[in-house]
Amino acid sequence: MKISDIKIFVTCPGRNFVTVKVITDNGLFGLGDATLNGREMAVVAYLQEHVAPCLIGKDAHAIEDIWQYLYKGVYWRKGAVNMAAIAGIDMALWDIKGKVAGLPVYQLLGGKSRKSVGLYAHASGDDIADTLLKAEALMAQGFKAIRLQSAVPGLKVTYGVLGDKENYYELQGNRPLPPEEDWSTPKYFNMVVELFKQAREKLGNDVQLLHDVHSRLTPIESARLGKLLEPYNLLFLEDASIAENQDSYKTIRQHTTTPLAIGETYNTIWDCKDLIQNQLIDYIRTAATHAGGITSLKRIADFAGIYNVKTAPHGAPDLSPICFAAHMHLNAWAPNFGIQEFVGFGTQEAQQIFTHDIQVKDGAAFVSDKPGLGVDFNEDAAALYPYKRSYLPVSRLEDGTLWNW
Ligand code: GCO
Ligand code: MG
Repeated sequence: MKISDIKIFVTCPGRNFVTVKVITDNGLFGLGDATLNGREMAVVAYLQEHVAPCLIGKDAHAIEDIWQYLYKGVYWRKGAVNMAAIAGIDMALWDIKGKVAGLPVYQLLGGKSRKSVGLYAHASGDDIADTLLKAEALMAQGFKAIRLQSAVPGLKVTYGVLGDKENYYELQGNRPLPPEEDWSTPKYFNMVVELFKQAREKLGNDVQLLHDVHSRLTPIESARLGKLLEPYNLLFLEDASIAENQDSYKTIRQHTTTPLAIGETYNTIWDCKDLIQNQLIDYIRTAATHAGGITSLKRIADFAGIYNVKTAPHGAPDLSPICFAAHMHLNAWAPNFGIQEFVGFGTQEAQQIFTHDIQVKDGAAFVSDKPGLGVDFNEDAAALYPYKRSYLPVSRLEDGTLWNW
């Protein structure tokens, strides 16, 4: 079974998605997600010009060899563009192997370790009261774990908190240049501790609570936040600080028992090797789309398991349902699965393009039993929504200093 063609699609049903379709000479195809938010066309060009020509004629079953060929073989290892391209191909090849075997991908990974996959939903409000109302609505829908975010009083905009007036979360398709948002750590501290204090008062102690700092704090500030939030018992505090220097998490770890999560921007196991090996984190959030596909996520999960680190894959709206499906198979299998982020399956238009039978009930998701990944891609529907250049915002301190994400 040889690879006979590779097609790349870019579609913007509310936001941009890059989809890889690998076609074989026996008439099968597999799908992968290679979306890199804000840099989508770099991956498209990389796949079309530099990856696809090398793979035509190769054995579509040789997933590991193709992964190594694209990783080691290019000389330029790692990198967001390279690893998203590898991810798109890798997912598509797992999809094909499952279709040939007549088995869902989780069976190829080793079978199910659990009946369903626990999810956490997002409550993001204009103020604390609004966030808690949204959290209550999610609890009423059956969610047992909720990420709480709230606008920071005194800042013009808070990332990821657009209220009900705008499309949920960050806008896409209408940001032809990066918007700029301001940031103030003191103002944030005033809000965030109060948010969790009121959350426990209003929501009780049974619901799991989470929070994403989007890397805005220094390690010692993160240590302080972790300590201040200890009474409110978070499931995890996400992306408290940047960890390019992985050792810096020792500072946070030494000061707080609040569990720590990181990894959604990581491209390889090397980005989190020290964090995991030194047990500086509790959850690793690498995404199949950004960290080299199912093949590398399986490796990261197994490595993390040795050190009591659980998986909590990224599930933001900039990952397509193909990535979500890949995560579902990994989550069903991984013995050290923790929790899956979940923000729905996108706009109505996106749901016409990407179709699947993943069920969500009472805060848990049920993996597809269809052969392969279990997602279909409607090319005609996708063609109705062409690519629109769009960016994530950049963050600046109030004095204009460019700040961390
Ligand atoms: C999350 C992420 C998102 C990212 C987005 C950027 O935890 O869901 O942090 O909020 O900002 O995926 O592309
Ligand atoms: Mg995050």
